[in-house]
Parts: sequence; structure tokens; C-alpha cells
Amino acid sequence: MTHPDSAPLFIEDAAEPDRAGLRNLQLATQAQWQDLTGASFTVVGLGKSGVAAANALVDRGALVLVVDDAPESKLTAQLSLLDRRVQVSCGGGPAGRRGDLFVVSPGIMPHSRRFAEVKALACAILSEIELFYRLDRASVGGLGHPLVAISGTDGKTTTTLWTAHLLRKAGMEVVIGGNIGDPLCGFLGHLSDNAVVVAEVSAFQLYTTSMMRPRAAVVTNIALDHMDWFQNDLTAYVRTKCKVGDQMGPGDTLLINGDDAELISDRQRLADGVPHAWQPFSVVAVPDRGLGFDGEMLWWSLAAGSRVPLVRADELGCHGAFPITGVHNVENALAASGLAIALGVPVDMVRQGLRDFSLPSHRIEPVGAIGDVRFIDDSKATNPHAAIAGLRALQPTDGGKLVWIAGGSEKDADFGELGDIAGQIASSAILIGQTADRIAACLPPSLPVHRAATLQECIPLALQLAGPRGVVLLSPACASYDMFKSYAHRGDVFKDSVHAFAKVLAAKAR
Ligand code: UMA
Repeated sequence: MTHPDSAPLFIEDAAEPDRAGLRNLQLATQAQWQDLTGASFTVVGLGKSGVAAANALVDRGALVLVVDDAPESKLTAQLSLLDRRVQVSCGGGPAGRRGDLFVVSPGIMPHSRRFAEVKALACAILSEIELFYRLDRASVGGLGHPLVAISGTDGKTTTTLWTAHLLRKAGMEVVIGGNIGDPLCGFLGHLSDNAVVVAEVSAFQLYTTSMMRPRAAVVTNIALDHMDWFQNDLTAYVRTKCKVGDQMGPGDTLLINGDDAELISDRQRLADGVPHAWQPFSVVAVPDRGLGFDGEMLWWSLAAGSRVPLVRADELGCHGAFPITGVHNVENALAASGLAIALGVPVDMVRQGLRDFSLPSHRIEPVGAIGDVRFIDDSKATNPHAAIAGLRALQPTDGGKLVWIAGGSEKDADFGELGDIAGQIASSAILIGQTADRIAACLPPSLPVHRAATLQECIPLALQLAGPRGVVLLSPACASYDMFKSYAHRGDVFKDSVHAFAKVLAAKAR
């Protein structure tokens, strides 16, 4: 394994150095940045992470230019948060300064014109999470604050929050950031000595990350997503997701979904001579070492023949806002438990935290009932794989009906497998949004399919289709941007529509 301090940078064919070039080149190969005086940076993208990165850099004496393709009029909120010492160029001006160290926002696609320009100019390219790591190491020494990183396609946000919950059970001071919302650079200067950083990390962020070494990390799973960003190169996507473990060393813990076929080659690569402890977690078996599920109980295995029970699956969330169901949530619980154990949380605290965690909203969240028909909001299912998990979690076991509401904005997802599984589990489908026709084409003729123009329109129809004791599940398999501001907005509209229709029925019944 490459030593963290000498790991290759993403850009190997660095551009010719100029004025600040030598200072920049010197920094490019260091994983710990004490003093940035004389260094020169271009930050690309003035979103949340760009603002946090630029402010952290000028605070440490660097010369910083921020560039953004959007016009100034669209960036007023971000500009108001930016340190006045930062230079700004917006509206599609120059891509940056030749020979600079470049921090690129995760929204800049690698095959975009902007990224090509950056590659031609940069001395090195790094992500905002990588910048955090290098600056944090400098501020506290050693490897910086303990960092727990959650990578993978599905379950990242839930695993991030659940891990933080388990660490807090043991009295640890935890901050949560990264792709989940708050950029990590925003925490610099605000972390106490004992703080642990729990970060959701996206493939977009990992793509330009090279030296970051988490203390514990997980790759939750791999499913087809963001293929537009990766130009349909699944191998590149898998490799990028697994970069989270590349710099880990002795004493660190990397958890890998042991049931995921896409991760098998990477597991093999990890097994071949990498010194850090990596472990699988599995919902189909209990591994000799790692975490597993036997269909009833979640286990932590220390070695062959030595396993410790955690909780039963039906205890997950039993003391929280609502019970936590679905095999995918058993996966999330196993991953969070493994990360917490790696950070030293006693098993009793893990058990408590598995029982009293509340899932964040829009993830198989019961939002109400009309009579005996239950309505479930799984709006966070923004890809087919996540919707399959939602359908499986709600699969009727009592002969009742499951009405599935799906569809949304187009991101070229493949609905083939989802269509087959929906045909087996759902009793009818109501399709909305841009992808309605493509999803309909993948459903078997045996499944009755209906269309609706709005979510509000879906509710009375779904109630009628669900029979007296059915379940109505919104699990769209698509992003929401064709009709809503976000998946959260879509889930809120669903919930409000259920409540509004329940009131109309109640008023009529009086
Ligand atoms: N921009 C350009 N040129 C481009 C593309 C973008 O100039 O070619 C500019 C835009 O005009 C805009 C800025 O870059 O001003 C946007 O930057 P950004 O989209 O990278 O967004 P940030 O606000 O910095 O948010 C990022 C993550 N965004 C993305 O990954 C797209 C946020 O994840 C993350 O919460 C935040 O950093 C803090 O870490 C969002 C996301 O959608 C929620 N993530 C994806 C997902 O979860 O599926 C991966």
C-alpha cells in the first residue's frame, strides 16, 4: 500500500509551475497542511462546499480565487457567506489560474468542459473532503480527528445518522457532515479535541480524494446510480466508491457489504496484502469475522465460533419514532454497529442505540392511515435499487394489497429488474412524472397500471385500489426534480395529501 503521505495525486501530469507554483507543488505531495502562505488555490463551484473550502483556505494565508459558471445574480446567497479576501469570477469566465492547487466541487462532472479545463491548468486537484483532512491533520496533529466515512450507493444517510447515534450513546462528541449536508471544511476551527467526525461521502467527492484516511469506513453496497456522472462505466463507479478505504492502515476498520457481487473483486484486492482489518457484513449469513444476520438476530462475530448477539431484527427502532423494517435497514444497522464497535462503543450501548434510533423522514415512514389502509412515504428511494428495497420491506404477508406509486425525473436508470419485482409484489401501480412511460414498459401485463398527473390525484385512487386493509407505498425509484424541489418536498406533499384527503372523507362522514 502507498504510504498516506506519499500517495499519488489525482493529477500526475501537473501543469508547468509559475509564480506560486513551487510552493503549490510542495504542498501537493503533503497530507498535512500547516501553513498556506504563498500558496495559490482555485476553488471551482461556489456551492456550500466551495464557500467552506475557500473560507478555510484564505483563513490560513492562501491566495484564493473562486470560479463558478453561474452568473453573479444567481450566487448572491453564497457570495454573502464568502470571506472578502477571496477573489471571485462567475458567469463562465476563466477556469482558474495555471499552476494552482484546485479544489473542485462535487457537482463538476469529470467529462465536463469545466473539468477538462481544470485538468489542463491544475498542479493538483482535490475535493473539499480531502482539503478538510489535510487541514484538520495540521490543526490537531497525528491523523487528525477520528473520521468515520460512509460510502456506497444506498443507505449512506441512514448509516451515517445511525452510526452517529451509536457513538453518542457512548458519550462521544460527534459532528455529522459531508454529502449529507454540511461541508466538512465548515467544522475546521470548531471541533473540540475529543470530537469524532462522521461523514457521508459521495462518489463525486471521492473521485478527487487521494490521501484521506478514515479511522473506520464502510461501502454500504453498489447499485447502478449516477451513471450519467460516470458515463456508464460501472467499474469506475465501483472503484471510486471503494477509494474510501485506499489509505486505511493498521488499526483502521473497513466494512464491505459481503453480499454485493459488484464489490467482490474489490474485496479480493483488499484481501491481497492490505494490512488494515477489513470485514464483511452480510444479511444472508453470519461471517466468521464481521457482522451478520441469521434471519432473526443481528450478530457481531469476532472469530469462528465466537459471536455476540446484538438485537433481533424486530427490535430495530422499537423504542424510536416508529419500528424500522426491511432487510436494507438490517444492512444499515449492521454497518452502523460495525463502525461504532470499531470506534470502541461497548456492545450494550450498541444494542440500546439499535433499539432507540429513529429513521430520518421519507424512508419507509408511516405517514398516516385512512381506515385500515396505511400510507408509507419512501420518497428517498430515488433509484430502482432503493425502490426494490422499499417494495420488499412492505411485501404483504397477510394477503393484503400493496399499491405502489412510482415515477419521477429521468436519469437514464434501468427499470428492468424493478419491473419484474414490482410485478411479483405489488397488486397495482400508479405512475407519475417523466419516467411513467418507461416504467410502465418494464411492468408485466398482469400488473394493473394507472396514471396520475399529481401526487394529490394518486391518493383517492390508491385508497380505492388498496382494498380494506391494504398498504399504499410511495417509493418512486426516481429523482423528484420534474415535479418537486427535492425528494423531501415530494414526501411532504405525499404526507399532506394523505392528511388532506382523510379530512375530506371525515367531513363527508359527519
Ligand atoms: N458549478 C459550476 N460548473 C459546473 C457544475 C457546477 O460552476 O459544471 C457550480 C454551480 O453553479 C454551483 C456550484 O457549482 O454554484 C454547485 O456546487 P455543487 O453542486 O457541487 O454543490 P454544493 O452546494 O457544494 O454541494 C455539495 C454536494 N453536491 C453535489 O454532490 C452535487 C452536496 O450533495 C453536499 O451536501 C454538499 O456538497 C456538502 O458536502 C448533494 C447531492 O445531491 C445533496 N449529492 C449527490 C447525492 O446525494 O446523490 C451525490
